[in-house]
This record gives sequence, structure tokens and C-alpha cells, in this order.
Amino acid sequence: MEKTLVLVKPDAVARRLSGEIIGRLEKTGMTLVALRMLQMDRGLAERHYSPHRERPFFDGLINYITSGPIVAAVFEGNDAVNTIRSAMGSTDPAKASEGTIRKDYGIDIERNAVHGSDSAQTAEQEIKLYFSDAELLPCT
Ligand code: IDP
Ligand code: MG
Repeated sequence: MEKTLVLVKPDAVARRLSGEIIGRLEKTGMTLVALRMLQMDRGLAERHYSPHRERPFFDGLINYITSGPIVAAVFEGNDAVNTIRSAMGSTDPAKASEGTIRKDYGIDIERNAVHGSDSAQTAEQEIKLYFSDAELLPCT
């Protein structure tokens, strides 16, 4: 079964939206199989966002994502990566479709409330940054 990593980003945790966002993602039919709260250090943030190292927004992104606590979660299900990203909406909340999490809760293109892995392969790498295999607990 496909898995994907979700992060409720610092702007959303600070606005007490963690439960709402996790709840909306559960309503997609995907199953929550891991959950923890943490504050990223720069090392973890730079590993997580290493594909964006050369982008002009990288330093700002690292400052933002380390600025406060986040909620990390793993969801599992058929087509989990695409299902979760559809519920999240476009990167820029101003361009996100009605009814998506980023449309409703994103502040701007950086502080966009939520992260979801962009492929099954990326998901495998990202999940390992936050969870051991033993911490993934499929419900039966
Ligand atoms: P995604 O989160 O929709 O997959 P990515 O292009 O992978 O979008 O970018 C990762 C994160 O970097 C975004 O979620 C957002 O927080 C931030 N970001 C992306 N583009 C910009 C930008 O143009 N300015 C500032 N931050 C950005
Ligand atoms: Mg991405």
C-alpha cells in the first residue's frame, strides 16, 4: 500500500489547525499510520528540502519551517501521494482550488499550511527522516 509523508507546517500548528488538517486528510479515505510533533532543526530541514537547495527561496523556507513546532504524519492507502496532494491544493494558496486545505488555510506561497510528498519514491525517503519502520502502525 502506498504511503506519503504529511507535515502540518508551523503557521498552521500555531493557528491551532493541526486537528482540522489531519481530520480533512482522514476524510479522503487515507489511513493515518504514524504521527508525531517536533520542531525541525536546520539539519533536518535542509535534508528534507535538499531538492530545493539552489532555489532563491531556500533560506527563507528553512527559517520558516524551523520557526516553530510541526506535526509529522504518515498516511497510507491506494494512490496516497496523489490523493493527499489533491486535498492539499496548489503550492500557492492564491491559486489553489476551492475546498482545498491550502485555499482555506494557506497564508502565502511559503506559509502554505501543509506538506505532502510528491511521489511514492520521495515519500519513502522523507518518511525515513521522521519515523522508524517500527513507528509505522497500519490499522487492520
Ligand atoms: P509543494 O510543497 O507544493 O510540493 P514545492 O515546489 O516542493 O511545493 O516547494 C516546497 C515548499 O517551498 C512549498 O510548499 C512552500 O512552502 C515553499 N515555496 C515554494 N515556492 C516558493 C516561492 O516561490 N517562494 C517562497 N516559498 C516557496
Ligand atoms: Mg514539493
